Amino acid sequence: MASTFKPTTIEEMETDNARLRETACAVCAETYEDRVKAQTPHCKFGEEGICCKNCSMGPCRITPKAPRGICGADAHAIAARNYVRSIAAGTSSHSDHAREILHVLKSSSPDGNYQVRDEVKLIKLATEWGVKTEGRDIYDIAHDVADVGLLEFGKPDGFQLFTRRATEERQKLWEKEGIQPRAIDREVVTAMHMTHMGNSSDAEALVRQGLRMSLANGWGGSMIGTEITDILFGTPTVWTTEGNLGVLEEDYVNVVVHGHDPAFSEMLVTACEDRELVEYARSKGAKGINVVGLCCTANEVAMRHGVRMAGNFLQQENVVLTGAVEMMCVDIQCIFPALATLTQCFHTKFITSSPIARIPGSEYVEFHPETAFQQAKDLVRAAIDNYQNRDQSKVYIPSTKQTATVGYPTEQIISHLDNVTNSHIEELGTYKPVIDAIRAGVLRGAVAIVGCNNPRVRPDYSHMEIMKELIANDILIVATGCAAQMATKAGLLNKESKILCGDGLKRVCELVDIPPVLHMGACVDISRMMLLATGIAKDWGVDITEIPVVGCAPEWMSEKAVSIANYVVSTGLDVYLGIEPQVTGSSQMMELITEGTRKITGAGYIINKDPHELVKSIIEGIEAKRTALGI
Ligand code: XCC
Ligand code: SF4
Repeated sequence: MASTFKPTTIEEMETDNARLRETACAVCAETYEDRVKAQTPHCKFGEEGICCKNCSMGPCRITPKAPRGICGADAHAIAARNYVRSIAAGTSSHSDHAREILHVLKSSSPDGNYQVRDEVKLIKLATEWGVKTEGRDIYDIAHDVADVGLLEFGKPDGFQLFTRRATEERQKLWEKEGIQPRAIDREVVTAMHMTHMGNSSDAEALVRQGLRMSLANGWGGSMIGTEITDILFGTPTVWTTEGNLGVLEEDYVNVVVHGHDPAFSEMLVTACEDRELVEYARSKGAKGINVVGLCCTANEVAMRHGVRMAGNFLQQENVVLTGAVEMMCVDIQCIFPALATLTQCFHTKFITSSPIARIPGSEYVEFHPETAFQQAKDLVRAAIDNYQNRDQSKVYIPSTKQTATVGYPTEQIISHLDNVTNSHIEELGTYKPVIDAIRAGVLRGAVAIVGCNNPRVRPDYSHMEIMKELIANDILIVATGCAAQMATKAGLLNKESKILCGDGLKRVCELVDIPPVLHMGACVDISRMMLLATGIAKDWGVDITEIPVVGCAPEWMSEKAVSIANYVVSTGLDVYLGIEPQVTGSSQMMELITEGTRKITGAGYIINKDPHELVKSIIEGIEAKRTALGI
């Protein structure tokens, strides 16, 4: 049968967006577009990173007439300090999320709300961390593993345990350069200390601390978050699901989960499947309960339950604007405070659940592991009760959606590769087939596309252009976060999208039975990408900087993204950015982040706001790595 697949264009997405703006106008609601206008032009000092308010002699702003702050700090010192502080915030966010999950693991029990779903992974990790496993109860092991994980945050000596997973070359390099990450909290505190008034003004020293601290995220907090989440909720497997606003349903009770921490959303998803509650929804005139995800929470539940994804970061207001959402439940990170006022224009209940993300105007239901499932059921019941309050005159759900195959952690990638190499026993469990395809040139390389969307550029457009161009050039994409959701919306996670690929990648997709963009999860799961690149490098027998694999964040916006970009660079992979970091007011900082880090880690940023130029340089970068490898 001929494929009926058609990718969704940016224009189609923008048409849906425009139609929902009409709803916003009709209910007198403001959206981020209105606020972008009100904030334009942005403060130039902030934009360039040369405003300092680290002490009350300031704020000091650097101009040609006033090249130093009152204490004497220059543009380079100020921009570097601001930059390092954003890495500190990003590292803290991912890592504190991981710490929460560790506490959930610590509370797990056979008859409690949270259980161990992946015992094999738990045992593997216990063994890696030196926790005794023989003859022990699985929950005793789990609690000990949680304790070791929690110690990674504050241990007085030693380095992050997961750094031992890196290639030998990387570990040596980190040690030689003095950027081996110590306890996670220690690295953040050191960064905050260094940037306090009267401490470091040497931009290079600050950038080095940024690299070190970011490693405590990528090879610490984030990796812990991923591992423990897999242990608790299961290592993701391949699911076919759908994405974009069309996943909201007219005649169902729509519950949206949004944020990052799966401990909350897992319970809500389970509650939405509860037979009694589904019956209750039917008794209220709905056909059932439709739970959908937003942002990284969507990625988490899509990969573990096939839950459909309503969209990425800048789509959060659109979801409410459909008028068809009974309840929006959020946990942590990337939640617009604007949702509080926006939901008030509709019948939508806006539930916050974490002491980390308190938002005025929301209903706050603090979530506790001991009572989690009951709380989730109570919330879903309240959502059902709210169904009758939906105002049909305000409802408009765009029909746009795409089929998506999601759930490719490294374990799945390996098992897919094993399926195609079963004749070569020695290749089982390795990345050899990928390496062979890259060597042969069937695949030119791979790009990890990650990060947010951002109104500083045409939202989603940069992602779309870059992804299409890369797959057309036989470059495989692995994606996480809102980038993965953009790929979902565009249809690039549909296996049929192989028609957009070059001949080589198309063949690989057919042979391995994968879409050209592999969904690897949420943003904490960029740790999976680090392990993927490490695995390829190890099987290749080279260091990670040498393989034709790079990172790209075309539309990043958050401080988490700055931390990520730094640990990717520290891991030895170039990072292509479509948004400039806020350090442009310092020539020294611009040099440090693009070239300076190359002398330390072998990688750096390449920055270009034009997606077509950026993708051109990605392809050149990949080809240059190939040439250097002699392939
Ligand atoms: Fe947030 Fe993770 Fe960015 Fe999306 S990609 S806007 S950080 S949800 Ni992480
Ligand atoms: Fe100004 Fe220095 Fe204080 Fe910053 S730390 S506000 S540059 S005096």
